[in-house]
Amino acid sequence: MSKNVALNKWVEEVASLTTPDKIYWCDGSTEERERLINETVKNGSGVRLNPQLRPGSVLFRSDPSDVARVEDRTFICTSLQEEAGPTNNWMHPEEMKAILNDLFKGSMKGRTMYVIPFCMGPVDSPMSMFAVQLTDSPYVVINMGIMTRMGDVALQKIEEGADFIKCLHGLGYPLEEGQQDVPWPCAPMEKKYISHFPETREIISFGSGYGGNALLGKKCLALRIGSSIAREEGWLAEHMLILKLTNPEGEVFYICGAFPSATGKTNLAMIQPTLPGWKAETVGDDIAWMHFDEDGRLYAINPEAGFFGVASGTSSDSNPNAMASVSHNTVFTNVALTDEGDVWWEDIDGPVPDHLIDWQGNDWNKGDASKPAHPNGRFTVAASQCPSIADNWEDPRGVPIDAILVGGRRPSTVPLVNESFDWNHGIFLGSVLGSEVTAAVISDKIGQVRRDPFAMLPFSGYNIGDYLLHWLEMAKESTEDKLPKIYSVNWFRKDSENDFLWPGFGDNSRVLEWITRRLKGEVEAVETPIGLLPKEEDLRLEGLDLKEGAMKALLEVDPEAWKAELASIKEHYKMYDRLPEELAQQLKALEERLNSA
Ligand code: GTP
Ligand code: SPV
Ligand code: MN
Repeated sequence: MSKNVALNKWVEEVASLTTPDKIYWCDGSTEERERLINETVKNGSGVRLNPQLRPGSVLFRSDPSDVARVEDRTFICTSLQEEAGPTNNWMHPEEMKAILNDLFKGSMKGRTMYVIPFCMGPVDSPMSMFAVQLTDSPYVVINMGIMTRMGDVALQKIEEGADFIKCLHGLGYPLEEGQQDVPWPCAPMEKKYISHFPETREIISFGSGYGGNALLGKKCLALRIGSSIAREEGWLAEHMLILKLTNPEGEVFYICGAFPSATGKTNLAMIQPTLPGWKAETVGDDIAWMHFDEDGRLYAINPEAGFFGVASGTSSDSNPNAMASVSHNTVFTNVALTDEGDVWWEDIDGPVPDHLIDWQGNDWNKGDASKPAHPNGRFTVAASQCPSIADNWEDPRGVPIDAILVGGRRPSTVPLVNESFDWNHGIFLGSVLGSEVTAAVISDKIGQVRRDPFAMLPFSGYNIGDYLLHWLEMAKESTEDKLPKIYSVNWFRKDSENDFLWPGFGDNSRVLEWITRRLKGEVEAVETPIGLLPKEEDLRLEGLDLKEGAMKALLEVDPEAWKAELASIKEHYKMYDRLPEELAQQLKALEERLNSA
C-alpha cells in the first residue's frame, strides 16, 4: 500500500481482475534486485554467470516465439482511427479494453504481481514523468530497475501528488494449482496486445515478456504516449541517441541522432573517435525528450537510466565502452553461454569457442550452421556503468542540441553525409528516412528497405502526418540561427561484393568532425540537388584503408538512382492521409532540382 489513494485503488482493481497470489511493492534497492535475480535462478528462468568472469550478472533465454517487438500486435487506441493514422494498428479504446479485460481475468493466478513505481528522466527534471507498471514478470522488474529510476525514489514523488501514468503488463501465463512453470512464460502471438491509450494516457500490454513489448517505460511510454503528450504540450519525444562531442580546441557540441532499431544509436552514443584529440561522451543511446527553452535552443534529456543494447556485433573493437559497461551487474537476454559460464555472441572478442549453449539452451558446436546468439539478443546495464557517460548526463535542464542526424541502413543511393538546406528540408530528409528492417522486430520484412520517418514509424503515438507537421511547427519556438542543423547520414553503403564501403564505428568521428566545422561555418559544402555534401578533400580520411573508388561512391549523387528514389518517395507519400503541405512542396522542389541538374 502507498499513501496515494488513486494508486492503491488501481492496484486493488487490477489485483481483483488478475487474481495474483501476492502483491509486492518494489523499493528499487540493490538487495531487492539481488533477491529477485536469485529467485529467477532458483526457479530455472535465469542463469547466474560466473562471478569471476561476469560478477553480478545473469542470463535469460526467452521463448523462441518472444524475441523482439511485435509491431503487428501493437495498437494505438483512440476514439477516431484517423488520430492513430495510416502507420499504426488501431482499435477503439472500448473494444480493446473489453478484449484486454477478458485476457487479464485470472491471468496472474499462481504468480506475484509486482508494483513498479518509476520515473522517466532525472527525478528532479521538469521534463520528467512518473509512472507505475504492474507486472507478473520478475524479469521485467529486474530490467525496469536498470532502465528507469525505479522504486522508492519515484513512489515518494507519486505519494507527494505527482501524476503517474498507468502501465499494466501481464505475461498471460497463469499457473493452476501445482502446475509447473516454464522458464519464459508468455502468451501465443494472437493473444499478444501492446496497446496504448493516448487519450487517457494508459498503456496495457499482454502476452509478451520481451524488450519494448514489456519494459513499458521505454517505447510505450517514452515514445508512443510520450510523443502524443509532446504534441499536446509543444515538445518532442524522439527515438534518438544524444552524444556530447568535444573537439581538440575544447569546444563542446551536442548531437542527437535518429536511426531505426538496431541501426547504430548505441554505437554512436558510445563512439571512441579515431581522430586524435577528439573526445566523445554519452548522454543517451535510444530516446531523447527535447524542448525549446527560453533562450530559443533545443534541449534534450535522456529519459532512461540504462541501456538495452544489441549484443551481436559488440566487441572491444567496435564498441569498447559498451564492452566495459557490461563487465559486471548486467542482464543478458538471448545470447549464448560459454562452458566457463560467460556470455558469447557474434563478433565478441576472442576466438569462436568449440562449444556453447545457444540462446535456446541447446548444445552448439563450432561449425554448426545455426547462430548461437539471437541477432536481437541484448544486454541491460545501468548508464552509470558506462565509462563514456557524460558527467552532465542527468542535467535536469538537458543539453543544448547543435545538430540532428537521421540515418538508416541504405546499401545504395544515400550518401555518407548530406546537410539539409534548412529546417524544413531537414524535416523532409527525416520524413523519407529509409532503412533495412532488422531483427529488433518480429517481421517477415527483415532486410527490406522501408521508410521510417525519424526512426519513429513504429513509435509515433499519433498520426504520422501530424507528427511531421509538429516537427515543422516546432521551428516557431526558435530562430533559424538557433535551430539545430539537420544531416542525413548513412554508415551502411555497400559495394557490389556486399561489403560495407565505410568502416563505420569510431571512424564515424570523421563525419562528425566535418559536421562540427560546418556548424562553425569553417568549411564550404558542395550544393547538390539533394543537399549539401562534403568535398572529399574536406573529410579527414588519413589512416583509412578504403577500397578503390569508395569515397567517390560514398559522396556521389547518382541521377538515375535518385530518380528511382524520387519515385519511391512519391509512392511512400501516397500512404499519408495528412501529409503536411510543406513536405509535398519539398518533394516537388527535389524533383525540380533533380530534373534541372
Ligand atoms: P536499438 O537498441 O534497437 O534501437 O539499436 P541501435 O540503433 O542502438 O543500434 P546499435 O548501436 O546497437 O547497432 C546495431 C548493430 O549495428 C550492431 O550489430 C552494430 O555492431 C551495428 N553497427 C553500429 N554502428 C555501425 C557502423 O557504423 N557500421 C556498421 N557497419 N555497423 C554498425
Ligand atoms: C528498438 O527496437 O528500437 C529497441 C529495442 O530499442 S526495444 O526496447 O525492444 O524496443
Ligand atoms: Mn531503439
